[in-house]
Amino acid sequence: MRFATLPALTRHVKNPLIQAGMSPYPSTLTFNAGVAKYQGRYVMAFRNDYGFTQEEMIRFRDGKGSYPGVKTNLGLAFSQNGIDWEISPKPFTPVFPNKEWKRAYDPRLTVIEGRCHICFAVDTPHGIRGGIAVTEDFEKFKLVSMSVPDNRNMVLFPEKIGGRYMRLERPFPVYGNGGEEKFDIWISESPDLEFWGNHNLLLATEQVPFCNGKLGPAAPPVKTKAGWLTTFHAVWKHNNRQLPSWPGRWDKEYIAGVMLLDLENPAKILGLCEQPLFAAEAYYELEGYRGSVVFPGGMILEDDGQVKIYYGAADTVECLATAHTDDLIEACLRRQNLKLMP
Ligand code: BMA
Repeated sequence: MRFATLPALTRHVKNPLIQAGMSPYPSTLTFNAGVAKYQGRYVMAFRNDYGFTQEEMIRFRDGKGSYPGVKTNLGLAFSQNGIDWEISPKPFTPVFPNKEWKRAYDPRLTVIEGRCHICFAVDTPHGIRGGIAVTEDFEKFKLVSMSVPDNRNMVLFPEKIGGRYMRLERPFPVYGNGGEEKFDIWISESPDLEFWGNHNLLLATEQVPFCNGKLGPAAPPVKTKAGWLTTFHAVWKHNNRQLPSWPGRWDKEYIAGVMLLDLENPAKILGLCEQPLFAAEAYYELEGYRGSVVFPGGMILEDDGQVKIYYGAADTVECLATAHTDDLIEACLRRQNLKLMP
């Protein structure tokens, strides 16, 4: 099975924008970034995996060496045009309140009321948690909220809706699903960004034709006249076919999708594009630490109605694609045959 890319989407000629070797600190994989326009420039927080080499991982895969281990921190980069980036001298960590926190990764950025909010996943020995922190200078971070495990891929809407902050999230109910990795996208709300409630199922795996595994929110939603435009990732498990991967044993293709949510009630899907927004096609998406992975984490709406979509490719590099919101909205609303949830 091969998945096509929506004709409205263009991969940037300068891809990959960020890759190992560009940062002044140890770095092997630079990917899954969150991006925002903040204080007159673009800011990117990316996941930085280090402490091993490609060769060491391949030797491990081929049974010729031991597992080298993976360390993770977050890198920061700034840009005037969203294309050419300057990486900050030091990596950063949002806030690590106690020893349970092993690492924070897959950041998403949303500017709310003039302050930059960062959502991230945290690995702990007792489960994976979703965190929210806030910063104004990318040096000092204040922890705002932590979810119970297992939850990740949290993204915040950029403004209050009906008097409440809103977020998309992806809990992983393994026991409830009989051990199957069929994880859905949920939506919840908060009076203060700290306490979250009124959780509702937003998009279930069986509603997405190009998903036979799990789903997750991708970049934070952007506001258009037609609704909240938002991306998500969907997993297609190839089961009997191995995909290229440095450490090996990899059969999950990560595909990007797009949907449109109601402006006043984002728990309501107005339209979902039935075909992928894009799937791995370029060499930097097909081959890498985990091949056939595209993982959007940032979407910036420009004045001309274009969006810049930032995505991790093959869990190895950070890339950019562009599209016009009119085309994406049209694709979401075309041929609606969305399976209704009970
Ligand atoms: C998910 C997360 C992402 C990663 C993806 C593909 O479960 O760990 O960080 O990009 O798998 O490996």
